Amino acid sequence: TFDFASYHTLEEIYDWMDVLVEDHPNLVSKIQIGQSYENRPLYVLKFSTGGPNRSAIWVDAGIHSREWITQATGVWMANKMASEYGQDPSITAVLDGMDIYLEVITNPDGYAFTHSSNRLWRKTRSINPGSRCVGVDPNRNWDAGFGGAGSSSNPCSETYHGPHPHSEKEVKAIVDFIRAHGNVKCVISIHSYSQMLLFPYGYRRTPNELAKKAVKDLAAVFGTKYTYGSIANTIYMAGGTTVDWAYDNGVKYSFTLELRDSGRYGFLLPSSQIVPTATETWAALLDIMVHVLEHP
Ligand code: 0X9
Ligand code: ZN
Repeated sequence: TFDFASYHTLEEIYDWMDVLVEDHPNLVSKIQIGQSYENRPLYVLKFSTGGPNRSAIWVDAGIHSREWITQATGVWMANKMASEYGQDPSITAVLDGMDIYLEVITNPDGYAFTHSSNRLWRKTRSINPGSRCVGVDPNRNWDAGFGGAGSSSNPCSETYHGPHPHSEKEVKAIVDFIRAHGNVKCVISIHSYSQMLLFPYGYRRTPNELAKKAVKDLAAVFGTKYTYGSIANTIYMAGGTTVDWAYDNGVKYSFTLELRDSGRYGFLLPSSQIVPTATETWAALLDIMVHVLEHP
């Protein structure tokens, strides 16, 4: 059986998805929303108890491939939702009213490359014409403040924004999916590291109360301290990010999570921390989901 306390390859995670769907056919299905630059399938797990085009929550992990705790947390949370539906009252209420879409490996080419060649690869693997440097930062590639502060026009930079907005197939697939769906109320984009819950700067009513509750409930699990606030005030300016695009495109609740740790291990978080990280993150995520359900 699948070991949730270890890091896994792309193939192992993709195989596990089929097992999850097989074990929970009335709740979980697997959708392919596109293909990566290197032609790997882009898979999204859909959690739904029925109803046509219900309002939805979108969660993505691993858009930065080296942030291995995020894909591992995504796997754990998928299993949690599947096994706790009908048991835990909060997730049951959420799934009785809304659909959840979870993209566990949002940058599969990068993820494969972190296993084969360079554990610290962040970007996509698209070839940049005229440059010997590979890849675009998929969290600078969205059509919201594209090319602005905190992004680079140099293909060799770790924050290269790409030739034009949505140039990356991995980003465009999500844009097309969310637009076509038309009823996504919440986007949660999971990164690591630095233990933060962030929302876009432009929020008209800041979700401070919700963020405060989410980090408090997260800390109640193992004492892990998170900060929260608007992105520009809490971390740094960054043009072209997922959550700014989502907010600009009518998604009322749009958050970035930066998971463990605060720098001791950084991207190389020991696998012994996967289950604790996922468990505490789940507390925050559930707060957000319940809030979205109750205040659509
Ligand atoms: O720089 C990023 O993309 C994120 N940090 S990371 O270490 N995971 O790369 C922070 C992004 C903050 N979120 C937004 N500006 N939307
Ligand atoms: Zn990241």
